Amino acid sequence: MSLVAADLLEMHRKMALIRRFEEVAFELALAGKFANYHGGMGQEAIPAGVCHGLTSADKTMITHRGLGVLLARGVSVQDVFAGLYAKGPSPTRGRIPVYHMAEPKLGILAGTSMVGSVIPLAAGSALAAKLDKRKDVTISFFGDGAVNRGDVHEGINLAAVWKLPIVFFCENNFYAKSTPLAATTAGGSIVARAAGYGLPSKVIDGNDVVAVYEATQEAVERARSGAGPSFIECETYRWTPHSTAGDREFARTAEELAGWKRRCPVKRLEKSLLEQGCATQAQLDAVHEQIRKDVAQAVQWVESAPYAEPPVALENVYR
Ligand SMILES: Cc1ncc(C[n+]2csc(CCOP(=O)(O)OP(=O)(O)O)c2C)c(N)n1
Ligand SMILES: [Mg+2]
Repeated sequence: MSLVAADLLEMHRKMALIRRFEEVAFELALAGKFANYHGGMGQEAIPAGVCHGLTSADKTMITHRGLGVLLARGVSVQDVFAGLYAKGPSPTRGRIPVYHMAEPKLGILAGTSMVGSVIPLAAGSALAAKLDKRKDVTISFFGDGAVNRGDVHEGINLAAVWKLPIVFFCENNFYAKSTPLAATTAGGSIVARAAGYGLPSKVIDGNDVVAVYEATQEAVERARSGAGPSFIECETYRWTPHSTAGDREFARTAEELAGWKRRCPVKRLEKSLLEQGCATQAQLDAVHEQIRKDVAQAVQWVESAPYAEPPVALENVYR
């Protein structure tokens, strides 16, 4: 599907929403309102671009840095905040980190905390689709820090051998906590590894929402047609430290961060919307204004929402 103005504006709205959510969530976490937050600020083009064009039957599995995907797939800001605050009305009923929430209606499968462990599970989701002769495709997100884990190799290899309907989507932000990619990854390239599995692959600019959308759609179509998995390496950068739990920046420099901020994915799309005449500055400002109000309202609501009653902790738990 080629993109028209309405698509670009919708992706812009989602990116603006995710950016505002990221700004507010980061500040609230630093203020001690909830335990810890792995901010995705700077990486908003990825959830917006990947999820635009997915059907609600398609599956996404995220990592610890993927709350934008929940928003892009249609989880409300209220629900995501309620999950972070572990409040009673949250989709997780206050029991597990919101990173692990599932919402089957929206195609959101539960994630995991162990880096790389989500990949074999995502391959399992794609295997289920194939065995059931369904047409949905699974998107498996992972970071550059996951690529040297054994379970990543096992999951990708199996998916390639069985031609499963899955897209392996590596968000390469060049660091795993404070460890730069080059210090841990032999061969000098993540994407080069896809050749070892016989998979089509691409490196894309992860701050260009259109490039993210197009690469994902190509891979999704291939998977849906029964031709098997693809591998996308998406280059990007997180604007905030690894988490709000006191992670210090050992390796990343202020100059490097400033360079990536000049490549802001939201501003970049806005520049192109204005140049193409798809929107006026006043229209874009109005989008941001509405989102500021919506996010502020969601925070107000979650602050006064009740915690779950203790017995809820044992609901749906297999013992
Ligand atoms: C197996 C395992 N080792 C270590 C950790 C601690 N840990 C959590 S996130 C993270 C960094 C992951 O880096 P990357 O995959 O590049 O994702 P990013 O944080 O950059 O988005 C680490 C080491 C973990 N959760 N699981
Ligand atoms: Mg990383």
